[in-house]
Amino acid sequence: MRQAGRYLPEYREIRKSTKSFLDLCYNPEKACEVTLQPIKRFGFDASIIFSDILVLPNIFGWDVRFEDNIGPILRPFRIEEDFRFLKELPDQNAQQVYYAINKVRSELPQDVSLIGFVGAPWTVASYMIEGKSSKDLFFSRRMIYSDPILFGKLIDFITEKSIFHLKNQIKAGADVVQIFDSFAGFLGEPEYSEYIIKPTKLIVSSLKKDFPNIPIIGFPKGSGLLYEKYAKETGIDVLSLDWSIDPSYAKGAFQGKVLQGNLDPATLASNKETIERKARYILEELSGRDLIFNLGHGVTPESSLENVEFLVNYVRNFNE
Ligand code: 1CP
Repeated sequence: MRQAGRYLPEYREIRKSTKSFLDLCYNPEKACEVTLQPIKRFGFDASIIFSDILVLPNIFGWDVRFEDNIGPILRPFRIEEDFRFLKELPDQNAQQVYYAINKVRSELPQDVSLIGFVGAPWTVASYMIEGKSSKDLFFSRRMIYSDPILFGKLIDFITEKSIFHLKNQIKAGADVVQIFDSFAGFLGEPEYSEYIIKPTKLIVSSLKKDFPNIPIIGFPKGSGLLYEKYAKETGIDVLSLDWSIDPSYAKGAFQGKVLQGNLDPATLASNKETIERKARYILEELSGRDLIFNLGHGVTPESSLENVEFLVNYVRNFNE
């Protein structure tokens, strides 16, 4: 999950030194430093490259910016003619991301894995269509129904570029990759199969052909009952669970998958008793499974450093 960011004073310090969030993503030295910050402070077992899911559309020509206190603002993709703004080849900023990965890999201890990532095609397409963060993804859902040909073309474009971007991240040194489908919970069947499972399966099979030993983590946030289908059909190796999935159910489901998750990030802005109780429940229920203990979504700016440290110590010292 997202582990760098504003809850870290050392992140806020570096962030001040760049004009924009994207400038930070495209500066290999600074991106590398920010990636390593949570590892140095907390000693996590894995590191995730400091970038963003909206870097991919941006390096293929799409207008993306991040406004402080607002979030991402993009050119809204609504009609066929909008394809003219998308390029077949990435701009130079792509190379900066790969340099950053290469640099992080060379500076990380051997036993700390480096995770590369993309947003899943559905989630990236919805940011492009909405043009900003949205509560209901209305324009994206409407395009599926009113112009499925255009919507399908956009999904195909993003899928192909995601494969490109992930392969390059692996070549640059990523040991593991994660596909963030933060908005998976907004679709039901049959759209879920068509626009979430199908493109994810294509990404997974393309990566497996070239890099059979690189584990792939899927995070279809909010999928509820459709988590089962996602786990069975996409081919991912690790299933990342949001906090709505009860560990007592997860322990008997998703056979053959490594599980990741799923503490509610809001607990990190509460108290130690709650963190301990909720973390213990996850660890006890999933003790018979291969588990990557993690949050059920990204760390929020409200999290306290003391609570994060408490959680890390608790999990490290947990005895089954
Ligand atoms: O300075 C800041 O406050 C910027 C905050 C921030 C950070 C730290 C953004 C803006 N992106 C990131 C980095 C980021 N984003 C990482 C890097 C790893 C790390 O931090 O350790 C990763 C993996 C992401 C992925 C990402 N970005 C997702 C998928 C995961 C998730 O959280 O659901 C999504 C949806 C985004 C979009 C995004 N990036 C940033 C914002 C404010 C948003 C919008 C969120 C929204 O729509 O509510």
